[in-house]
Amino acid sequence: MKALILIDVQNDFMPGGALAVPQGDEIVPLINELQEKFDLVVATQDWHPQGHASFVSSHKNAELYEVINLDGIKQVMWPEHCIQGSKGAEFHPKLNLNPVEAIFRKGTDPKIDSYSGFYDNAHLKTTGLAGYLNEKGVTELYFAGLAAEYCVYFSILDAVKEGFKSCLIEDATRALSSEDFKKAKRDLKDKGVKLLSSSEI
Ligand code: VGL
Ligand code: ZN
Repeated sequence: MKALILIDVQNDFMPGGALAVPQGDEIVPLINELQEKFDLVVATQDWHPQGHASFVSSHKNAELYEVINLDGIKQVMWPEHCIQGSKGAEFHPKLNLNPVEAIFRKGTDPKIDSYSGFYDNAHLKTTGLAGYLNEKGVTELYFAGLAAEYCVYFSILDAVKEGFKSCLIEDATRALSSEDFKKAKRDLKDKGVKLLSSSEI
């Protein structure tokens, strides 16, 4: 069983959004075409309460994009984004949600961030995604979405740890920084993740 995992295809990560990923919107038509090639499609949704600990506005002396120590883990100071119930937290209006069987929300705990669709950044709480996929009999995961070197990358790391055969669809993701994405891709390859193009699916 093969599943397509759509990471955070939300307005705030699109050009013009609060945490815009350059050319993030270009992946939407491609994702819509890809969906029918899979047995199962699930999506994650970054879904923060107001005042979330990952927001620079929640800290007195922090600067935007600075890395702080938050309860013992590194935390980038992000602009406010994907606030529960906001337009920015909604999926891109052109994303076809009909084939999406389940949506896993993350980043809902005000005190801790969650890049991965599987666990929070301290790996303490599960979203239930791994259990869901296992119950569905899924063995192979194909990842697409935003942002490549954050939520896509950390989701794939957890997928590998959970024992899923994992692939990244390179043309169905976009990065905040191409340098950081290069590093992330090298690490994924080292961990046995297959990087492929949508034309190979
Ligand atoms: C993301 C930063 C903060 C992502 C989410 O979806 O990659 N990045 N929250
Ligand atoms: Zn976030």
